Amino acid sequence: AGTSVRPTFSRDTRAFIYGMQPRAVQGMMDFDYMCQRTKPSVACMIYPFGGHHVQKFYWGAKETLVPVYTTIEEACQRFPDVDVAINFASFRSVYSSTKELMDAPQLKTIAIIAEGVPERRTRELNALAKAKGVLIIGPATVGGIKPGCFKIGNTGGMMDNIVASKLYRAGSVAYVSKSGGMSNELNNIISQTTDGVYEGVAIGGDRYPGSTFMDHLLRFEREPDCKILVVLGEVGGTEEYLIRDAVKQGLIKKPIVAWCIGICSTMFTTDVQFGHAGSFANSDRETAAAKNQALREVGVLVPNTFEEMPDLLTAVYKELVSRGTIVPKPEVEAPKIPIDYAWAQELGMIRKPASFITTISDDRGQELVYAGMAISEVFREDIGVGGVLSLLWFKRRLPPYAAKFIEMVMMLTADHGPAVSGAHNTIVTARAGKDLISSLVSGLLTIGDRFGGALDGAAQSFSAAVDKGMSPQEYVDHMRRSHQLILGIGHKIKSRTNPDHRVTIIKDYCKEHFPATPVLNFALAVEHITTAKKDNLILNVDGVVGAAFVDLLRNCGAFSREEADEYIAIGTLNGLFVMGRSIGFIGHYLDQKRLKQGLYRHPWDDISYMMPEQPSVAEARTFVEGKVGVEK
Ligand code: Q5B
Repeated sequence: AGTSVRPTFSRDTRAFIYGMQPRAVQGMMDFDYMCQRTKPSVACMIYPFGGHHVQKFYWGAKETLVPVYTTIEEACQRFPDVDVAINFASFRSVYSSTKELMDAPQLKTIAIIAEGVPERRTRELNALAKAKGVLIIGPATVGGIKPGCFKIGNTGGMMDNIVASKLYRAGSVAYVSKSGGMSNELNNIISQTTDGVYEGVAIGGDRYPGSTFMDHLLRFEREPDCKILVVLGEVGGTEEYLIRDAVKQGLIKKPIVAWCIGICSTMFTTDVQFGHAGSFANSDRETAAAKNQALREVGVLVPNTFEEMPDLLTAVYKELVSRGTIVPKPEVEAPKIPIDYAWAQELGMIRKPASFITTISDDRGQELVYAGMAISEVFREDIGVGGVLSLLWFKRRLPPYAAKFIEMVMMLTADHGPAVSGAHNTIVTARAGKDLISSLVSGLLTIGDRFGGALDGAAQSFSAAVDKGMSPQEYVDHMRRSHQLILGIGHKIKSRTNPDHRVTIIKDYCKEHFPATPVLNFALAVEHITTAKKDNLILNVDGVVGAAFVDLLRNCGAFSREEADEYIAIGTLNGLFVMGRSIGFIGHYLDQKRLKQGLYRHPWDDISYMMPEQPSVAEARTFVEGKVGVEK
C-alpha cells in the first residue's frame, strides 16, 4: 500500500501548478487568503507555451502577479521551497509531464487531475513514484484539502461552499474518498456533525490510484491532531480489506467511520459498471455489501445506510469530546473573501451603471443579432447589404425599395476614378509603402464639405429651406447674400453639357419609387437657377443623394418626423459616401500594389515655386543694425 512515510500539507506548503489553470489558481489563492496564510500556496505556474510571463490574480481584494515558467527546471531553480506539484496536463501528456516532475528531487507530492489516463501508464508512474518516495494523488481526482492550510486545485468547490463547510479552519476528522463530488458531501456532513474536517483526500476513481486509502489513513493515524477517520469507499476493488487488516493488526487505532457506496449493485441481475473506472465488482468480495460487512466485523463503525452516517459521526464525536480526546476550540468567525465581480453579478447581488449602452447589435447569445434580427434570419430573408445597413443604422427594416436605394447609392459612389482627392491620397499612401488600412484611411480623411462629404450639409440646407417655405430663388439669393456655397451644387468636371449620369439614375429611381420627393424637387429647382449662372453648378451626386434621403426618411412610413429630422441633424448621410467609396479606395490600393508602383514624388515642373525675394546681404545688415539702433 505504498510507502509509509508521507509528507503532510501545512500552512507553508507551496505548489507548482502545471498547466494554464487560472481559475484553479485563483481558487487556491482565495482559500489561502481565507485561511490567513501569509504567502499564497501557488508559487508559480508551469506552461510550456507562450514564453516566460506573469499572470494577474487577486490576493484578497488586491491584485498580485504569479509568474509562469516554461520549464519545470526553471520553476525549481526559482522556488526551491516548493514540494508539491498539481498537474493539470491532459491524459495525453500527463505521463511525460509527471515523469518530468518526478525528476525534480524537491517535489514530494504530485496531484494528477487528468481523467482517462491509460492504466498501463498510471501503473508505470505509480511504480516510479514508489521508487522515488513521491506521493501521487490521482489520477482522475479533484485532489484534496487541508482546512486552514492548503487546497489542491478546485477541491471544495466555490468559496461559499468552503465557508459553509468551515474549511477555513482545522477540525479533527480526516477522510478519504474516491470522488471529488463525494468529498464535498463529506465536507458538508463532517462540518455539521463534528468540529470539522482535519484533512480530506479524494484518491480518484481509477482502478490503480497513485496513492491508496491506506497510504492516507496511515498518515492520518500518525498525525496527533487528527482524531477520527472517515472512509467513503465504493463497489469495486479490495482495498477496504487492507483497512480491515490494518485495524485487526492494530496499525490503525483511531475510530473509523466507513461506508462503501453501491450496495444497490446486488439488486441488478447483470454486473454494473458505476461512474468510476474502478467501480466494478469483479467478484462477490468486491461488492459494497461484502466490504461493509468485513469492516464491521473488525469494529469499524459502519452504518446500516449512508443516511445513518451523520448520526454515527455525531455519536463518535460526542464520545471523544466527553472522554476529553477532542477539546472543541472556540469557533472563529468566517473570514470574508471579496466575491468576484462576475459571480456577484450572476447572483444578482450587485448593480453597476453600465459604462456604455448599445441598442443595435448583440453578440452575447448563441447567435449574433442585428437590431433584434438573428444573423441566420438575415440570410434566410436575404435582406441584402441595404437591409443590414437599415438594421444597424436605423434599427429597423425599411421597405424593399428603400433598401435597394441604399445599395444603389453605395454602387454609384463606389468610385470616380483615380483623380479625385480621396483616391489620389489612397494611391500616394499605398505607393509610400503603407498598408491597406492606412491607405484607405488616408483617402477617407479627404471626405468633407468639398469632396464627397456634402450629403449631410445639402440635406440640412435644402430641407430647412423647404420647411421655411422659401422659393428656390429666395434660397439661392439668401445663400449668395450670406456668402455661402450651396452644398450639393457644383462639380469640377460635370456640367449641364457633360451631365453626371449617376445623378440621373438616382433622380429617376426616386421619382419612380419614393412616395414623395419635395426636397429633391426643390434641389432640382435650385440647380435650374445655378446652372443658368454657370454651367457646372449642377446638382451633384452628394446633393441628389442628400435631398432624396430626406424625402425617404420623411415619407417611407418607417420613421416619425422627429426621428427623420434627428437622423439629418446628427449627420448620417456622409456615411453613405464613406461606405461606397471605401470600395473604390481599396480597389486603388490593390491596383497600386499589383502594379508594384514605387514611391510617388510629385514632379517639380507641376509645382509653381514662388519664394519671397532674397534681400542682399548689405540690405539685411542695414535692416538689422537699424533695428538694433532703434531699440537702443
Ligand atoms: N460656385 C464642387 O468647384 C466644387 C458653388 C458656387 C454657389 C456652389 C464647388 C463646391 C459645394 C460642395 C459640394 C461635392 C468644389 C461635390 C463630389 C464627389 C465627386 C467628385 C468628383 C466624386 C466645384 C466657381 C464659381 C464661383 C463660385 C461658384 C461654385 N460652387 N456657387 N454654390 N456650390 N460645391 N461638393 O468647379 O462668381 O466665379 O466667384 O464647393 O457639393 O465631391 O468626381 O470630382 O464622385 O468623387 O472649383 O463627384 O462647386 O468651382 O470653386 O471655382 O467656383 O462658382 O462661388 O463663383 P469649382 P469654383 P464666382 S461632388
